[in-house]
Amino acid sequence: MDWKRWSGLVMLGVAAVAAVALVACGDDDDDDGDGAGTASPTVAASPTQGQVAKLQIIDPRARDTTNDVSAAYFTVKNTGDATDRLLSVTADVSTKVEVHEMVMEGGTAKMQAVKAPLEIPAGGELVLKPGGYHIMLMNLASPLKEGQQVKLTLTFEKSGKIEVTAPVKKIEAMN
Ligand SMILES: [Cu+2]
Repeated sequence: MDWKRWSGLVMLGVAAVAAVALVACGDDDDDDGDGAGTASPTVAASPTQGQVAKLQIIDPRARDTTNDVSAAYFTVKNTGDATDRLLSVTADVSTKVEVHEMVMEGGTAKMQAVKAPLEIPAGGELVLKPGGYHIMLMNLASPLKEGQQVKLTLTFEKSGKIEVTAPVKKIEAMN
């Protein structure tokens, strides 16, 4: 007798579970049809702000004198976008130069060396004139006379050294 080996045919009803992944676009909020509110690609890269001082020295002049002390004046105009500062001044006719200011002391105007460097604000100006800020020229080798010229070297924090020639004028022609 044949062993009939019945292979148990196991019908595996495999229920193929088609896992249909439905990708739900729950974050779809794309409704900006006009593009308003998004970054405009036309914005140009802005130049570095607050870095450049562009100085112009206007009307440099020195006062005539009969002794060994005189004063020089000028206006510094800053058309840049950064504040600059006047750090020091030298002159070819003087071995001692100071930046002075006028102050009231007990009802009397007196002058003194400024304590901090004078500032030239961006877009602004610094004015040195009789009765206000001035460059004190001391230890003059000889009195300054009208028609003479004084070479001043101004040193600024950002702009570096700027040389100007200041004609000597009578005090009456200063203002
Ligand atoms: Cu002075």
